[in-house]
Amino acid sequence: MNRIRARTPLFVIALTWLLLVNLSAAAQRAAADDDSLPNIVVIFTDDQGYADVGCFGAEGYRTPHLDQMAKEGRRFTSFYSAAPACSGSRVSLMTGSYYARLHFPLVLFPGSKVGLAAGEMTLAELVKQKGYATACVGKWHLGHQEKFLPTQHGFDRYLGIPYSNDMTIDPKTRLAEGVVLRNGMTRHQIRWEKPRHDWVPLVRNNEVVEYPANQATLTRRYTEEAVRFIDENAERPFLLYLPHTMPHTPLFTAEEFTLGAETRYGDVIEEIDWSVGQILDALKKNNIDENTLVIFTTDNGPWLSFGNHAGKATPLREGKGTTFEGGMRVPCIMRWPARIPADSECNVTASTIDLVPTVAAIIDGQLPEHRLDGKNILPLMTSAEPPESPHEYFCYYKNRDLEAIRSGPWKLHFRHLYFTIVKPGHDGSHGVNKNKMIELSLYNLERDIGETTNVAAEYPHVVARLRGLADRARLDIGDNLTGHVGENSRRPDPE
Ligand SMILES: [Ca+2]
Repeated sequence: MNRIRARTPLFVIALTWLLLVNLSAAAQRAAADDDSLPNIVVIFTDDQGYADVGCFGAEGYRTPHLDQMAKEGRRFTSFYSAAPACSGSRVSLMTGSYYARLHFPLVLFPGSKVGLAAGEMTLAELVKQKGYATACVGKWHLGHQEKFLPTQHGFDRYLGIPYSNDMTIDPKTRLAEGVVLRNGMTRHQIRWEKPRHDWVPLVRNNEVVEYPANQATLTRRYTEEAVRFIDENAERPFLLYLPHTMPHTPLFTAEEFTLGAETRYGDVIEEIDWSVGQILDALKKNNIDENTLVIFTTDNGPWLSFGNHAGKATPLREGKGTTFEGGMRVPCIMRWPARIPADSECNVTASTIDLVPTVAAIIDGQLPEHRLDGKNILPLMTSAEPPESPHEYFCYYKNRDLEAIRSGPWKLHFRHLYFTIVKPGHDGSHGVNKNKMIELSLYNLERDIGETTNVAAEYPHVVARLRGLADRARLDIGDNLTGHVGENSRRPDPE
């Protein structure tokens, strides 16, 4: 091979290379002209509970646009976030793998040294195969150093905060030339003073453009950015990933949404619902809503410690940070008039980890060679009568601990610690939490969605079957509770 290459004249190599580049660009252009490729919009809120949408049982505030979206699409009632907190959940959505397989931290901080690995194929890189325009607008949380930001992972553009809105700023973060400094901040203070909590940077592409970000206007500005992106790309297929900063605490809304509902949390959800309406209107105005798949869901359950500043997961048990249903089962609505039957429901297990393989099936894209955990759920989305779940089992990881596993209606918790709220906080303050231990427990989620009655003693054969499935997962992905490394696990990239 080397010998042949050595004898090939340079100009032939150059010509061949040019031809290949042109062919690939032509293929991308042809794909971009293909009307059958749907646009994809993923609206991903932060810490919104299972019961925090009107059509999922919200009380005290209204979500007319989301309810209408459900009437025109499909509601998923057994949809999971793949992690009980932010970063783990986002990396699962973006790569199609459990965060435990990727050794990815459950939550990254401004001091974290790791981020999304270059070797992982993201949802954005997948659709780039077909020439999609791509934008990320909102909270990223997969590494804030430049090499981890969205524009290095398949997104053409990015506007948002790099991690949670209760965090700080990494003093080494690059500030844009014209950065807007608010609240009397100076470059010197950012570099040398102790960072303040709840003061987070707003980033455009790779630079901080505002510090601290004016959080009261974030939902509105994200929405304007998203609508602008839709308007500019209406003539070609696009992916819009819109991970809202809200309703993660501290809660903020634009002035016109203040006190429209009974609580500040309700105000925040009403503004997000307004935003959903703006996105859907932009699609309709451009005559592209028929062939646009819009997915609305959230990254994990409600942070119950915050009491009246948190959502609700009723009738599910516990909330964010736990592997009970309240921590990971989330509201999900999908609308795609061309393919998804209106006013319909899917009740079997599906998850955000399914997005990558499902989108690959929709656009006929090439998946990476390494192992993924997600499945193609297109049949769950489009068939008149949704079939069975493609997941033989679904894993509930807290960090790298396999705390529970679900197969069909059955969920088995292994012995593990969890925290529960003893006294909820008020008006943005933390409540009192307590650690508790759950022993091996089996629940039938179809009969007992609230995980109230342990039936392990009555169904030893079910316990044995789920234990066998968990053993398979441990060998493959890993499990710190049992000391399994995981033969097919992968590491995030260091700084
Ligand atoms: Ca979250």
